[in-house]
Amino acid sequence: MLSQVSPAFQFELIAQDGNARAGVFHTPHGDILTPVFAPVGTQATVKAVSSRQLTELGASLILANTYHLYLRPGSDLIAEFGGLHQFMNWHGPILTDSGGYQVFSLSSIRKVDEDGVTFRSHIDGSTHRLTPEKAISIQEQLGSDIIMAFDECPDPYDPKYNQKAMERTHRWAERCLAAQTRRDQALFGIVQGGVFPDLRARSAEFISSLGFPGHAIGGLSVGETKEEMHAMLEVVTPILPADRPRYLMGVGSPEDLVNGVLRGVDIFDCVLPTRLARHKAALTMTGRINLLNSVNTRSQSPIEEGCQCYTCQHYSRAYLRHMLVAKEILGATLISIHNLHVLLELMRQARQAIIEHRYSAFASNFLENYRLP
Ligand code: PRF
Ligand code: ZN
Repeated sequence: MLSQVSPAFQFELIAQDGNARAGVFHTPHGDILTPVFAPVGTQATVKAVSSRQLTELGASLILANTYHLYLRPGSDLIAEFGGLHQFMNWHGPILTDSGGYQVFSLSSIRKVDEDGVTFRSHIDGSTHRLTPEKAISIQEQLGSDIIMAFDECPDPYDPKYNQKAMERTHRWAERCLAAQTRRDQALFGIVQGGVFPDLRARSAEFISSLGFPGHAIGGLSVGETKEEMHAMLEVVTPILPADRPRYLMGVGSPEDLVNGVLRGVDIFDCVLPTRLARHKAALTMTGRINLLNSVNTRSQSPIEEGCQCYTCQHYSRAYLRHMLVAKEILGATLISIHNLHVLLELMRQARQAIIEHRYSAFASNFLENYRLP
């Protein structure tokens, strides 16, 4: 039986077009209009972008990481400030990841057992332990609006290990629910299962049965093909309850977002727009461009004609290229603003298309015109 979802976290479905959904997810720090892209602020900062700039971009939800903030500056320190919202001066909704994924991708030497994971910090080599209970308690100290269950994200192609890790992730999900003490945070369960349809279906069924107010799909965009990712989404989303938000973790590129929405996903996050910006690449509605390219040396055009972002309204490609060549840090800020605008605007347009019941045409048109990198 599904537990009652707190009224603070109601998810209203506004429109549905095929499997694509437009909704409003209410949180204690404001409404999230879905589908939505969440900029990533791993260390309590969306790199090179201030919270005022995020607000001007129309960002509603941002993501931060338990793993990083627990190691530095420490969740107890953040709690002294009244939580992450106060500490980082972002007063909109915040989602924190549980740390499981980051332990596996960032720390050296880790040992997983039934109870949790022991690992060494990527910062100073010190030894730490995360368990489902600890991951919840840290996220309660951080005070984010959406907190994530503690999971394990294995190599997607190892069938034996995926079954073992998935079953453990299920036991950890139950422990996370039991460990939760705050009622002003929505705890999302995470579906795993690699590229195996039978495991994915079992995981979606089990996680759905626990009564979480929202569900995440983990273990994708970790080396599998796009076809495999789409196939797993097609197995999982029909099983997840329609009245709760669905979050595809760590995804992705513009084409991944359009394809995810088409298969019933509501929430995405990815470092791509801000990471590409720091590596001198801009996203546009039709593909990626390298701003260092010499064709931009004297270009008076904006990154993208018609783009309504602050950067395109005020700066030329030539100026941005100059920032990059001269290694001026404003370049990272201005390009991040544009790249974030592209994904936020893409989701706003997708939402409008769903409401107007033309999402399938919107998606095919976008995908036809988008040059893949
Ligand atoms: N689990 C968690 N966080 C994640 C992932 C996961 O599987 C992924 C995979 N794309 C990104 N972030 N907890
Ligand atoms: Zn722009």
